[in-house]
Amino acid sequence: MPRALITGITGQDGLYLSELLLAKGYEVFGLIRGQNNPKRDLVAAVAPEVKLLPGDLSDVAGLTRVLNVAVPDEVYNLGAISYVAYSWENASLTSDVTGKGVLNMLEATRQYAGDDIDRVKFYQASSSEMFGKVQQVPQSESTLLWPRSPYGVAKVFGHYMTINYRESYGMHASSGILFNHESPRRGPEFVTRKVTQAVARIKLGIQKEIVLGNLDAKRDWGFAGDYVEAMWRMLQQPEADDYVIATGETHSIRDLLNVAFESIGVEDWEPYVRQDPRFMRPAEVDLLIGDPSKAKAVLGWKPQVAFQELIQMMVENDLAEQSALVR
Ligand code: NAP
Ligand code: F7E
Repeated sequence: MPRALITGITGQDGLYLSELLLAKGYEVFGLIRGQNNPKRDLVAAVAPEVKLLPGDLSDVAGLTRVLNVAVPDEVYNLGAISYVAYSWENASLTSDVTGKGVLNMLEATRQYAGDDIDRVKFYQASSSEMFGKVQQVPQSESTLLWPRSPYGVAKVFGHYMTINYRESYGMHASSGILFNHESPRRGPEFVTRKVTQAVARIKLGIQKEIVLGNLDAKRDWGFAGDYVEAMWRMLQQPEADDYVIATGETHSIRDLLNVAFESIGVEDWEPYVRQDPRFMRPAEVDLLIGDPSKAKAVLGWKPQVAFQELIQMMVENDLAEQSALVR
C-alpha cells in the first residue's frame, strides 16, 4: 500500500487529493495545524480514513517528526496562506508560510530520505500568480516570472527552491504551476465562490447585492477535482519536472457574473452588483491564460469540466447549502 503525506489537508485541494489517493488504495496522512483546528471535522466527514498529524509549515522539527511517523512514498506540499489579497497586509507571515514553509518541507523531506533520496517523491503547489504582470500570452513553463503580490513572490521562492532541491540533491521534486481552480469546496473569500454563494442567496431572497472589486481581470478557471489528478500524475513520472496545469481558456469576472446569474434565470446582473475600492488590489494580475500542452503530451492530462459547467455546479451546490441554512 503506497503512503502519502499531504500538507494543507483541510483546504480545497487537500480534500480532493485525499479522496483521489484513498480511491487508488493509498494510506493517507495529513498535516493539520493548531490545537483545535475547526476543519478537523470536515476532513473526518469527507475522508475518514485520513490520519491527521499535528504540525505547522513554519516548524521544521515538527515536520521531521510527522515525516517519520507517516513514512511517506509521496509528499504533496499544498499548505500555504493562499489568499492573494490577504498577503499584502500579512506579507511577512505569507513569506514565512507560503515561501519559507516550502524550504522547511523540502529540507525535512531530504533529511527523512537520508542516503536514499529516491525513497520519496515531492510535489510543490506552485501558482499562476507567479506570472503576475504577464510577459507572454499564453503562459507556459518557460514564461518569465514577474509576481505582483507578496503571495506571488513567496510562491516564486518555493518554486525555485523545489527546482534547486531537484538539481542539487537529485530529489524527485516536481512543481505544478496550477492556474485558478475552483469547486463547491472553494473558500468563500475567493471570487468564484463569493459570487456563487451570493447568487444563491439573492435567488432565495436573503441577500440584496454583491460587493466586488475589479470586474475586468481575467482568469483561466478550471475544476479542482481535475487538477489534483494532474498532481498525482506528476509524481508517477520517471523524472521530476515542472508543468503548467490550466484549461487554455480565459474569462473575466463579468463573464463569471453572466454565467452565475443566468443559472438562476437573471439576464441583467447590473442592479445586483456594486463595486467598492475595498476589494481592489494594490497591484492587479490582469490576464492569466495557461498553455497546458506539456501536461497533455507528457502526463496525458486534460481538463474534464468546462467553465460554464463549473460555475453552474457551484451555484447549484450553494442553492442547496443556503436553502438548508434558512430552513
Ligand atoms: P486553501 O483551500 O486555502 O488551503 C490552504 C491549506 O494550507 C489549508 O489546509 C490550511 O490549513 C493550510 N495552511 C495554512 N497555513 C499553514 C501552516 N502555517 N502550516 C500548515 N498548513 C497551513 O488552498 P487550496 O485552494 O486548496 O490550494 C492548495 C495549494 O495550492 C496552496 O498552496 C495554494 O497556494 C496553491 N494554489 C492554489 C490554486 C487555486 O486556484 N486553488 C492555484 C495555484 C496554487 P488551515 O485550514 O489550518 O488554515
Ligand atoms: O481573485 C478579482 C481579483 O481571490 C480572482 C488563489 O487560489 O488563484 C487564486 O488567486 C480575481 C482577481 O483569486 C473580487 O482582483 C474582483 O483579479 O478569486 P481570487 P486569485 O487572486 O486569482 C491563484 C492561482 C492562487 O494561487 C491563489 O492561491 O478576482 N476580484 N472582486 C475579486 N477577488 C476576490 N477575492 N474578491 C472580490 O470581491
